[in-house]
Amino acid sequence: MTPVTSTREGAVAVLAFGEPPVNSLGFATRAGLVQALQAALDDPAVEAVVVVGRHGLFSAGADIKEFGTPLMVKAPNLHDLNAAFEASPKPVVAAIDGNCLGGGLEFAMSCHFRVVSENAKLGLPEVKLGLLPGAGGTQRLPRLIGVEGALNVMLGGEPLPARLFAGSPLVSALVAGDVVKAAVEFATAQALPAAQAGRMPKARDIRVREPNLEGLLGFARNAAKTAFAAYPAPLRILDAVQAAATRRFEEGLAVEKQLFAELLLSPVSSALRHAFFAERATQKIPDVPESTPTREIRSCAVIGAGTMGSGIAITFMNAGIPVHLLEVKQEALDAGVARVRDYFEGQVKKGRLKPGQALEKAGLLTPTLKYEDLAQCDVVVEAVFEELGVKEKVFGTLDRVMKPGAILASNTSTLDLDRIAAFTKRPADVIGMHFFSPANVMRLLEVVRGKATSKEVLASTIALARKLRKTGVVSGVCDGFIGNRMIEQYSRQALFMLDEGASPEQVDQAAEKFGFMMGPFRMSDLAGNDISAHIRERRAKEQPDLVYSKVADPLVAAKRWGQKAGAGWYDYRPGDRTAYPSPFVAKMIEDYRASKGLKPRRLDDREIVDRLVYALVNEGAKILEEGIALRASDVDIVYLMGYGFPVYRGGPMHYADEVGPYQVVLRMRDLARNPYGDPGFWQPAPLLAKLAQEGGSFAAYDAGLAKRAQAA
Ligand code: 3H9
Repeated sequence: MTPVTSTREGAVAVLAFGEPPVNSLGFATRAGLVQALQAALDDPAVEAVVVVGRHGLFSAGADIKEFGTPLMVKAPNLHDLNAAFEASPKPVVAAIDGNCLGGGLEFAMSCHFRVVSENAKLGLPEVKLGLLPGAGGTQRLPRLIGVEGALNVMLGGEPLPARLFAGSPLVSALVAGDVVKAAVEFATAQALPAAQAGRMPKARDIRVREPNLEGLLGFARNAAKTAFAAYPAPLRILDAVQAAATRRFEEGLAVEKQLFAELLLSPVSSALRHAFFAERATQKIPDVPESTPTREIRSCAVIGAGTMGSGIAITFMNAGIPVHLLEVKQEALDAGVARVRDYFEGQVKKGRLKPGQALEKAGLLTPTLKYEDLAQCDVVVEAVFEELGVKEKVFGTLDRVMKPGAILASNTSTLDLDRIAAFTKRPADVIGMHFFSPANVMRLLEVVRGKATSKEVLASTIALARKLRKTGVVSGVCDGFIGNRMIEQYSRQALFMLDEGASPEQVDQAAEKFGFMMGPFRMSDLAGNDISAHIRERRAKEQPDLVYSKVADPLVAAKRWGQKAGAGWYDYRPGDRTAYPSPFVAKMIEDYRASKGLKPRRLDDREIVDRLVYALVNEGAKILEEGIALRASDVDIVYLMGYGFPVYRGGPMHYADEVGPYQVVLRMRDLARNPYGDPGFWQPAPLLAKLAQEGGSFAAYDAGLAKRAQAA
């Protein structure tokens, strides 16, 4: 399909542009639009032009895939496109439906009029990619809707309903129904007479009037410095808007261009753009084509009404899916039901749900003590105790009672899914759905593909994840899957660092300064120190040679399980989640060092962060090589969405690319010289070593995988 087609409605040329899925303004589209405009201008029978996006939307903006490539600036670039349409001597009306975002809105603002559907959404989401609107948006929007409105649009980045802008020159007409028809009528009845009378409205000609400019910008600057300290784009947006309000249009445009170029090269933008594509890549499974049939999920069962089970039940209920919640004892079932009820009551109190809506959602829950009641459910998610014997009983029973075609999912976070599947006579229907706590909040879902899991079940579970508003990342079977397998290495390093001289608060502060939502010890207190103790216990049995610090043993002996116990690596006060440094833990660590004859040394923040993050990177590389993760960017998404890795650093593998695998390996050699801990720990994974040696990157590795998958 050609990127632009031109048809005629009387004296109006209708230029329809764009390619699926989002009509991004890549080079071919830009060139096609300029060419089609020129043809319309050359045609004496054409008096006005309507420009419309195909596929029910205007445009999602610049083609982000072109960024950093020569195509991005190749003429006609977005500035050339906008300038051509703005300078058109025949009036141009943008007919806007669906999304009109970023460069798409900037293009529309360069047209003389905008006829906008009531269903349209307008926005400048560049800030979410670490950028500012770089094709005139920072200059035209304040002229069309005022400084305050423009700041809200650009700093928020959300697509907003068009009706919010009705009455401003941004929306020449808000219409219901066929937007092209309305735009053609508008062109004939209003645009053409206005043009003939010498009135060709151009955003650039409007003067920005904002009496409280300094106050507004000052307030926004202070807010941006605290709320988005690690993100440079919001402050640069404010600089560009200041230029819009105080300088001539062309000068403001030059300021915007310069700032955009700076941001485009920033590591933060690179990380955010990586995260954007990485999230979407998770949906692509090389050997499971999009055409794979999926099973419809209209009902669900959850086994186990503990914190996790209740959270999973809430997740399904929030998606409008009826849930049977099963427990073996009435008391436990009642507690689970109370948890679900408290959640929906809380939503009402917070004003997120109306009482009627909460009631409707709560009505989706059926508590039960009988497996037979689950028989007709389309999917069942088991969230019982992490013990293979317990799982065997549950899956044996499910195999007996569930209807044929039901998906049998386990929420196990570490156990061997293939063994769980073998407890049934239908292993093709068994899959892992590893939710992260709190299950109804965290966006990550590890979708664990067993050896026997059918493609249909996998595709159905990925589609179900979307319905549950989760990002499903496929993981192969291994101990801990992607996320927990990596976190174990990170935690091992965190404990070694206590032995060597650091305090939990020092390690946490260094990690949090790097950008982690929580350092390893605060995280462990939140997740429960009994869980990590259980893993260490298992390791001691299964891998007795694996070196682990025993510094946490007295913590376990004292049952300092973390927040839930009011004491862990930190002290907690009733009703207060603040982590207070604990004199008990300080003494415990001191005694431990003394008992081992360890002389504490000073560790600096850089060593702490390198040891934590490179532990993740090295294990991530192993996971990738073993085919447990489908791509490095999947590993990043697991860490961004499930483990609080700073989004503006793009995930551990992207971070390793930013540092450079060569430098990472060099630093690992340096760390390996530390005589304490596990000398083998810093042996680079073969893939990482190969990338370092060949000057490669995880991104290039992913691109190679994608190419091979496409060729296959
Ligand atoms: C910009 O405009 C800069 C200018 O100011 C200045 C320049 C000088 N480009 O999200 P979905 C792909 S910056 C290329 O799953 P949805 C996406 O990767 C841009 N590709 O669909 C995916 O590909 P695949 C400012 C893009 O319905 C497919 O489209 N604009 C772009 O859930 C479907 O995407 C933005 O930041 C793009 N611009 O959501 C808007 N957008 O199928 C970014 C999407 O291969 N886009 N793709 O995986 C969005 O927010 C959402 O895609 C949108 C649709 C809301 C539009």
